[in-house]
Amino acid sequence: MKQERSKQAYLKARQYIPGGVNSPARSWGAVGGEPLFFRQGKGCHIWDVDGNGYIDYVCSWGPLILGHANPQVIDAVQEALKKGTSFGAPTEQETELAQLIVEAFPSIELGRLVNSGTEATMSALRVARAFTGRAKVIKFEGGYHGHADALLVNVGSGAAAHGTPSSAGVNPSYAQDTLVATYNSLESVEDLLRAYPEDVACVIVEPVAANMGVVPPEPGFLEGLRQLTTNYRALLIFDEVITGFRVTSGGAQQLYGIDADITCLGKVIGGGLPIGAYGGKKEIMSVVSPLGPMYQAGTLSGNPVATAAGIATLRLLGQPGVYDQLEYKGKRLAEGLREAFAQAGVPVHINRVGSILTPFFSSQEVSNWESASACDSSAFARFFHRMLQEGVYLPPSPYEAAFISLAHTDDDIQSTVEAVLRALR
Ligand code: KE4
Repeated sequence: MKQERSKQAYLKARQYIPGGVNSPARSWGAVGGEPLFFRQGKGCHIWDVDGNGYIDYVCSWGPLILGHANPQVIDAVQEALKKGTSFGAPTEQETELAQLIVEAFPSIELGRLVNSGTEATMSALRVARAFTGRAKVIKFEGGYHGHADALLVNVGSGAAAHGTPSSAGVNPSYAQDTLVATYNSLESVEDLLRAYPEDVACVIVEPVAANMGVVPPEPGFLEGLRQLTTNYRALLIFDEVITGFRVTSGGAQQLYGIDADITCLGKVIGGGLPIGAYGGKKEIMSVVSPLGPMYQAGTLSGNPVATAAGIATLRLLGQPGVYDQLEYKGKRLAEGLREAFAQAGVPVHINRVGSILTPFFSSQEVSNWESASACDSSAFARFFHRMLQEGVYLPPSPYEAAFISLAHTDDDIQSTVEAVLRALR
């Protein structure tokens, strides 16, 4: 496989950008080798700068649930661009996108648009602290909520892949108010709440963990978090940046029937353009400026181009049967992968929720960070590179989710399964 142009591009990028990438998750730190540079995507296919084509299961880490360059999304963006890119003043499109979000999430009565998932979770923490007057937050080991200081403690995703689950440069005084529990362990959460019964502002959780690889909530876990946070008068924050409009239109809240106090969104709601959102009941969101004393702002928040892409995406996702299709595609891929790994005699455990999944190179169940991080990451790395040779681009880390889009056809999924069989020979 020719990779000369990628190598040249990487060499040049490292002259100007730290590590040659604008996000460590793209650096292939967890799988080794040099990251490919890409130049085009269409549907579920992407091409690198050397012209090699791949079936894409990164899909920009989740936003491209419709696939690359969806014609309706592109048209909507082009129409918006003709009228200008930003006003720094309210537009009706922001209201339309906020309305689509409120209509999909019963727990959200007011929502604020921002420019990234990080901004959404950072702001959600600030709302929780402003609303409760409390300082401490509880997160989960292996949970990733973007790179806000208070949340860069025992994280998953790219930080875990690079062995820096707690980042340098985070002021210890920030980190001391961040308490870390174990995913799927209500006992670990209750222990912390008992230790700080009046100090915990919120529990922030990925309702389906996807940054230690995909780890579904065990039965009763989310219900238990809901009960515990209510009992201790802490807010429950669902970080649905990945799961929102992904696992169903109403996210994990709809799937598991739990109402969060604050919900964070991103990725899909921007259709591939920079976006994030946080929202909740009026009573809680009334602390947010200009209604209340909690300040949060943003030059390009809710800009007409990102909202055009988001509105077009959510409208298409609102068509009948879309989530049945995503479930079908996810199920078909997972079953095909299980058969292929079993046929090859390779112990792999696949966790899936809807159209996100992760193959864990382990014969054990994976239910938290400890079991996820115990998997054979070297085997994953070898598999990643073999699949690349076979024309399939997987997330370059064992601690990420593979994303399936509406653009992945039965043939693409069958080709992926056949590629696995060749890759495991
Ligand atoms: P952004 O700031 O990257 O838009 O969103 C942060 C974030 C928040 N919450 C969850 C559950 C997330 O998964 C993310 C970001 N996801 C990573 C991949 N797991 C984005 C990839 C990257 O960091 O480059």
